[in-house]
Amino acid sequence: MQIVSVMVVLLRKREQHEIIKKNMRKIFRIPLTKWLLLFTLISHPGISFAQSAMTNVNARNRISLNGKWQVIIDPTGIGDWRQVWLEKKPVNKTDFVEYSFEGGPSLNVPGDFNTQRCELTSMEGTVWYKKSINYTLKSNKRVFIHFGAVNYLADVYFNGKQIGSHEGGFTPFQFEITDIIKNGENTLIVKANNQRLKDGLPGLGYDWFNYGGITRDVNLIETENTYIENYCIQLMKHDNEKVLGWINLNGNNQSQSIEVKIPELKLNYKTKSNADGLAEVRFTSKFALWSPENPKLYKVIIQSETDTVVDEIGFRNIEVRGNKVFLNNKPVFLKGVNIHEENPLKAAKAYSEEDALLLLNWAKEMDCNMIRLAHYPHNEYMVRLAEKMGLMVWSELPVYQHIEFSAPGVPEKMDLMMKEMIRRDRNRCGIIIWSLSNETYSFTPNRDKALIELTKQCRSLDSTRLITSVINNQGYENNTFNVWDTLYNYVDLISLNEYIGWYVPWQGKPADTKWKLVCKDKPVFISEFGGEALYGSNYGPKDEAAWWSEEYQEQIYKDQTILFTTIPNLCGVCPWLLVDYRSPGRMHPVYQNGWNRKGLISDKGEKKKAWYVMKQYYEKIKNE
Ligand code: GCB
Repeated sequence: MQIVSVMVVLLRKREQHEIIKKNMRKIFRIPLTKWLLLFTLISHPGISFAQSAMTNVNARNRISLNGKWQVIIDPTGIGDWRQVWLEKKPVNKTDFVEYSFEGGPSLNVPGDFNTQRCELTSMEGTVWYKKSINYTLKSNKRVFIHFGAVNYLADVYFNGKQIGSHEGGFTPFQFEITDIIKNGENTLIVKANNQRLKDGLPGLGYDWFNYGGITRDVNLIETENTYIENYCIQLMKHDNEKVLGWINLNGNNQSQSIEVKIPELKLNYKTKSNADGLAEVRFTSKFALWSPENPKLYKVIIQSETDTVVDEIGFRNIEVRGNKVFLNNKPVFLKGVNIHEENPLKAAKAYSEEDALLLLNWAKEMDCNMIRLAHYPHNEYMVRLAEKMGLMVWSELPVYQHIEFSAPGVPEKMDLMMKEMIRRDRNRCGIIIWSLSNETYSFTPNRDKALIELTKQCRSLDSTRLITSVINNQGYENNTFNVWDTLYNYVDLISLNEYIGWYVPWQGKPADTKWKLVCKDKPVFISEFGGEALYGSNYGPKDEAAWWSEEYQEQIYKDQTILFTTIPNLCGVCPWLLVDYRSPGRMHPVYQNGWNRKGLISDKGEKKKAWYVMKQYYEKIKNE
């Protein structure tokens, strides 16, 4: 009975909310998100959105908060109403409190919640996480809580008070807790909610598993009063010797002397930060340039008067000249493969260096020199290890298929997520491409406006990397591809997904395929192609070709490699994808069973026949 009345109250609240929403819109025509922000701030003074995270978190003075966290599973979302973050505890036997972390289950952090308890397998909703932190206060230190990622919405409470929230499942964020952390026992509570949202990024529908929870590392970080928050130390575009960058201090002692040291090069560059804590970095050196053949990284020490951060940084130049991609002044063919952030052997979200190693070793074995991290920014281990192993990286925003570009707040979310993605990884020379979207549709209202603006913003934040958006709405008639989407005018690479031989039947011989390109002078990258096969599903020489068989997939790959010879300005290809992955929308009970079987490798790690076609194709392509 009580639950019903609570629900009624909540529904009423929702209705009132809807009415307020409508009227606000009518009267003021101000984006709804701004009103909601205002409303939240007025009604909860002290609550804020998360801060963008500091760069290179693993090099900081940190205490890991990974491990077991106590949880309350809250499928109806009633925990908000009960205010579980207050952690009321009955004092007398007659006190009535209808929740408790104590005595309940616990989950591992990092890790998705879906694969840790069977009742959470299909959960799309709220799980409350609690961690006790025993802390000894130190004078003159600032303290932060840093989250690698929480999918999708995170509301964070510290010692009973909400300290902020963050939207987006794949980028880091932090909160400063210097003024609220106490000596002794402290409590951190996170409400993690992975409900898909119409105006979310991604939106309601996507072809991968919606792993929820605190999926990446959590750290408590101590810094000096004024600390090195962020920096950019990369080569200038078109130059193999000049570094042009900046260092940003945060704190009350902004004007400082700063040094950048690269001991191996005997380099000691001195600069000064201005009153806003910003220092320009500009120096020249003879670097051994980073490349897949020689993935050279240098130890770089960034030192202010109050703080020191050490990083490993590589230097390389990536650019488009005419219709080719050049790495360090040499044309390069991108031998790619698509990867989801999932460990197939555990059938769970990937989050560790070991998970990254498993996936990247396979990519190397196939002779790839590049990986496309689909369809969202992957964890930092993946990016750093790829760089060390000599793999160029494509990093992507989850602006996927049916995004509501016209919904209030969506362009702003795209912008913020892009900034968070760039901020974390801008010193990773391995990253050569920012991909801002995948398979959006030109007929979606506001798509062009939103993506053109995002592309401009991205270029203004980082002019050194290539920018792309993937599109799959090209025409294919009479064995002719018509690549017409004018969004390609704004990006550096024409990236296109095509599934000829799988979703779309061949209309002629692969070798006779013709191409019409909207921008004739840009490099073309095949960002997806392929088909599904269940490992071990085979047909003999006399049988008809059968869907889902390894042979059918193999034939698609053979035909595709012929098709590639017809593509003007082809600068690389990227099969969909390295390994089978979980996707609940893949419902064939025999061949799929909740898995997308387009992997070249099965979920058990077995190589399918098409793998060898791709490996052979890549082995023959020699970059100098
Ligand atoms: C696509 C999408 C990718 C899908 C793939 C498929 O075009 O970009 O996310 O999973 O097709 O398997 O159909």
